[in-house]
Amino acid sequence: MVNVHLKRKPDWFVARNPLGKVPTIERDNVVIYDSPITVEWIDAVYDTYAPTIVPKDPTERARQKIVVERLMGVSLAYYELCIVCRRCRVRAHTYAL
Ligand SMILES: N[C@@H](CCC(=O)N[C@@H](CS)C(=O)NCC(=O)O)C(=O)O
Repeated sequence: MVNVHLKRKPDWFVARNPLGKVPTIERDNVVIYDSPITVEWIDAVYDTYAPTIVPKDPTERARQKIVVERLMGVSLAYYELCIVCRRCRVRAHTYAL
């Protein structure tokens, strides 16, 4: 695992993921990114391990996608808030709550 500073993205990282976002996974020279795609890929590649990240049951899978879709905006907004607050040296949860 390699941590990437998202404000100083190294060239090798952007070369692998032109969007320059995490999570990004590389395994056997295959690069995968974008969280929903990544979790499905992990489930498929490591299919001998249980339980899966994405539920096999269609209804549970749909419910999980609804939750992820609804929370995606919140988590990205919180992430942006953390960056702004770090610049201003303020604790993010002061504003998030
Ligand atoms: N749609 C992407 C969003 C990923 C994303 O926005 N990641 C943020 C961190 S939470 C990121 O890498 N931001 C860096 C940037 O936008 O430059 C996913 O689901 O993986």
